Amino acid sequence: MRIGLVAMSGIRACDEELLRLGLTLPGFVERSKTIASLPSLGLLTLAGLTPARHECVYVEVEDIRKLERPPDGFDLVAISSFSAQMAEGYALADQYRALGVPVVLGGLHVTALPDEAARHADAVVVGEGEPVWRTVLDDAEAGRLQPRYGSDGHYPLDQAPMPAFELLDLDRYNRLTVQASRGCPWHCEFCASSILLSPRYKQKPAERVLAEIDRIRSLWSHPFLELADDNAFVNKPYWRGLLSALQGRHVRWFAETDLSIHEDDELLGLMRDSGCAEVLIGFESPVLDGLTGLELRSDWKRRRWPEYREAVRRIQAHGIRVNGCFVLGLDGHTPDVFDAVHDFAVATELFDVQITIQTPFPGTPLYDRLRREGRLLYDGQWERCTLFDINYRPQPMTVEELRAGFHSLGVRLYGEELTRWRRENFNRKYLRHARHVEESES
Ligand code: B12
Ligand code: SF4
Repeated sequence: MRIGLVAMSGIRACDEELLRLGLTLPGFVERSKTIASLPSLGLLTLAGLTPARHECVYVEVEDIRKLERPPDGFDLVAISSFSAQMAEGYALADQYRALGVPVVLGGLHVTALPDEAARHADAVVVGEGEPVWRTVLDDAEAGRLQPRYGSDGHYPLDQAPMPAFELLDLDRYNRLTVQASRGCPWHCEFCASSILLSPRYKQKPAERVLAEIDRIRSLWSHPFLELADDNAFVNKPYWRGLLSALQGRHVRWFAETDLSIHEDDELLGLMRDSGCAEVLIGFESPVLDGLTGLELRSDWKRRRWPEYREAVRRIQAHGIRVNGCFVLGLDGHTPDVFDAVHDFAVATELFDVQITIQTPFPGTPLYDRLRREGRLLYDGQWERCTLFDINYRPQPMTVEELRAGFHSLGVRLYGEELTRWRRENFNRKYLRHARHVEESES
């Protein structure tokens, strides 16, 4: 079979004022450019599992948009899914099916809402794709696709295939993703990441991760990697081994983590020496309001709140930039939270800062709770699940206060002056530690 793997990519927001105001600011544009062109690791992983008798063709949806008709010649089309772009995914699926090409849909959104997705597909895959992908292919080849395939989140990552990075036109990407773990121990109420696929935290053996990195290095002379882990470094001894082995491989990389790394000087040193350019840390709230009950199992972030500022200082002192993330509109947030984020960014001299609006993604405990409480606005308008649009009634703020505060904070944070000040401070204080990063990014 000739299989079309269609990746939904790109950065989106619906709020027009925000697009006009905020998303054109230097700090935001830079970050958007950096991440906008990531390929779908999910589809590359499935391609890596596909028996050699089939041919896989990897297509970005933005390329299809430029065409009058979607590319043809496929015996099967597989489309990945995030909520924000689901409508476009469904429309494409409908088009292919009208042409008689069977379509299989999978990914995070389909996992959350398989019945909705089933209206646009010959088959939907719920959960991780690896355990069922070969069965899907065999069934498609034999003309007996089942409407639904499911996995239970227990796929062992020591069986993980090598993602088919060679399918990519590497010139168009500035980063590639590698995944060393799925899940996260903290279970935040709003989390819509791989926790939806793998409720239990699991780790890929380090030698497999290194093999993926080496594969990328063999294809790409100046690799920049983004770890697609929800929360890397949970297992610190694992990372000490992996990072030691990574030294000398000349890669630069970025990861999402919780702040616990700040306590571990040895780990921070290994991170820096193995090419870590930046870590993204979900602080979520600069004030205690909003942190209580944020996680379903513990108040880990609330307990760690007194360490927030020191954590940024210690990590950046190792020459590793911190991108501090804040979720605005958490229950308990008042309009004071906007100044508090600004003050935190200034006081800690965060290299990067990311603000998003709390978003009830389908499939999350937050979505279920806000629905029960009658607080969802625009339910079902998944294109608004962008992290920048307001889809619910916050408490105690009003929707208008949240929107206006978010806009003006964006203007203040991402304006040229503060962005330059934050960057220059980092470079002046810590550049000698981060020399390898600066050189490699020039
Ligand atoms: C890399 C990334 C991106 C890349 C996406 C590249 C791509 N085309 O995949 C870029 C930068 C483009 C991106 C953009 C956006 N992203 Co993003 N991104 C991530 C990130 C960091 C990693 C995702 C990843 O690679 N996972 C690893 C792979 C292996 O997992 P997977 O894709 O889920 O695939 C597995 C299964 O789902 C399944 N599967 C997936 N697709 C298919 C298809 C078929 C046919 C089958 C059978 C199975 C299958 O099999 C795979 C293997 O098990 C996550 C956060 C995180 N740490 O997880 C956020 C995340 C996925 N992004 C998110 C969001 C909100 C966005 C944006 C809306 C942001 C914005 N405002 O623009 C856009 C939306 C883009 C879109 N098209 O809709 C949310 C999505 C929530 C949701 N449920 O929809 C996440 C979880 C982050 C968060 N804060 O909550 N993102
Ligand atoms: S810490 Fe981050 S990855 Fe972990 S559950 Fe919370 S939001 Fe998800």
